[in-house]
Amino acid sequence: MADRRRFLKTAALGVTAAALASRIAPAAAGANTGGVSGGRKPRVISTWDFGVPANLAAWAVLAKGGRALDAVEAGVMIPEADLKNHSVGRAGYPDRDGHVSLDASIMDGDGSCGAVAALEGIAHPIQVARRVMERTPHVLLVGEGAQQFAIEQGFKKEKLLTPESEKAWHEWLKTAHYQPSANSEVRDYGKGAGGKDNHDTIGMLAIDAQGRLAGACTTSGMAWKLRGRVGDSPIIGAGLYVDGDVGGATSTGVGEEVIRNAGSFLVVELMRQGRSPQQACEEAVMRIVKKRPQASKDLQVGFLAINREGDVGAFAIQSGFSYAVCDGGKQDALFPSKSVY
Ligand code: SD4
Repeated sequence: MADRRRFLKTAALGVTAAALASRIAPAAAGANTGGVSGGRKPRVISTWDFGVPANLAAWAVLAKGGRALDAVEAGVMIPEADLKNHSVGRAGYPDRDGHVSLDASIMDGDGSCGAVAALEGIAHPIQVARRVMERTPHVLLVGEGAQQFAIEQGFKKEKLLTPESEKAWHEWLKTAHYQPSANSEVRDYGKGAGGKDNHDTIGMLAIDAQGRLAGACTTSGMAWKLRGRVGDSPIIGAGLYVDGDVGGATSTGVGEEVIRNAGSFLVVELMRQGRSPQQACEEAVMRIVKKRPQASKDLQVGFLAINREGDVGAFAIQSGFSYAVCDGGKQDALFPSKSVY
């Protein structure tokens, strides 16, 4: 309760704490009251509706007693390969110059991690991120160097820009107006040239039967971004953070806001201090909203978290964020996240 009060107190938004509280409480549709309590192991969770099939691929690893790290890598490769998904992997929308440029990170509960940013021409950046983690002394490779490393590791260089993405890019060029809009990943899923403002990401967290935690995050970033722009997803501590003693967190939405607040690290540190995953996600979102009250009225950021007991939390600025939960009880659960607005 004290945490809840502190959380509301920080909500200096130009609305009163009471008004904000009334927004927070009923914001989620359906039966979800915020997070999933009743920890379970093994369990895998991920962002957005397309997390459901991704979770199933991760579950194939976890259900056999496999390792959380292998599960999250296998899981996020599903949306990376999905030609209907214009926010992750090969069918991702390009930057404003027409280059598909991918960001990804992976982290194990023991602190091992690897990432790639602004990687072009390689369809599964999460696999390259894992190679960075396991086969180099580094954490993050970017751009041409990341591609060179991938090719040296045996990955095939290919053209990623699909005809649909190219058409959408030509549409966007007619106005060339960069204005990310909330929840476009759901709206634009499966569309050809329809998605003008698409941005989003799969972030996945898993705890395996032995209680080991791991996470992965992969995205094509903000559609129509400046060439060379890197979002939060490949930045350890921003788009993804895992500490096997505490839990893990991942984010989706406008990456600049997440980087500014070291968002996923913040969520994990709040859990370390005793917050539940749900409380930690709420407090991290409110940190962003408090710092940027005006901008936050339009932009979307969502956090998803799991603790070492397997309890789950999620919270977003805007309504419309969803998250998928898969465990021995149900493999295709999808929940609406609670939100500020
Ligand atoms: C980013 N958060 O690049 C990532 C992916 C994204 O909405 O666009 N999410 O900012």
